[in-house]
Amino acid sequence: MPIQLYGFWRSNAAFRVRVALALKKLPFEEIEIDILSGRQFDTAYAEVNAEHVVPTFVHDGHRIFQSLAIMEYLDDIWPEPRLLPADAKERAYARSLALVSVADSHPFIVPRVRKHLGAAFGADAAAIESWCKHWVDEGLATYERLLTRRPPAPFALGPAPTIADICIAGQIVMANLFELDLAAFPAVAALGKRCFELSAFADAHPIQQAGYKTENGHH
Ligand SMILES: N[C@@H](CCC(=O)N[C@@H](CS)C(=O)NCC(=O)O)C(=O)O
Repeated sequence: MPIQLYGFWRSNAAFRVRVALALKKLPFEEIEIDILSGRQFDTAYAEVNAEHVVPTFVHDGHRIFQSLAIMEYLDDIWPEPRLLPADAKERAYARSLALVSVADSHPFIVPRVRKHLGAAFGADAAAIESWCKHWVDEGLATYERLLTRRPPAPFALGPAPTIADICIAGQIVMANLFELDLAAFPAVAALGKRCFELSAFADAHPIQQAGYKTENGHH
């Protein structure tokens, strides 16, 4: 049974899974759920994902949600190339780096949060944009401090990309979409350059997805 990924061109969490699948050279079918139009709440998708978010990964008729859980599952089933180091301390550090974006920055800027800022607190588009830029910037600043403390060699954990690099690259994708300057974050920018030189990262970028191209064709 082919691998399926319910995702969306702009979804940062789906970006992470697309990179992981590409690094492992696993072909998959992506099913678009337009989260900007509220399709995550449709009955059919609500049955697939009780959290009403993307991504959802389907393998062997089994569904997995949460990008970090999906990436760890990929590593369990298809161990090469490893996305998590074998050593316990290094694994913990890889997960810690990943969670800076996954748990502590990205959740502030997702559509449901942006919508709630407007609906519950009357925030206008400019205020919501400023909120998002703030939290993306905070994540970048944390990564800059971490990468300065332990410089990439050449990736965050060593010679090959791991979940840490995938999530740091995702943070850069957020910066790209909000047109934030990376000049203040040279270590992050250098790691990002290294990552996006790899097609697994470059091809997974939102601007390379069919949905982005269609959307921008409309403007
Ligand atoms: N922590 C989750 C994030 C899931 C999530 O919030 N996904 C966003 C897109 S990146 C979404 O579907 N949002 C829908 C909404 O906010 O209504 C993961 O890493 O998979």
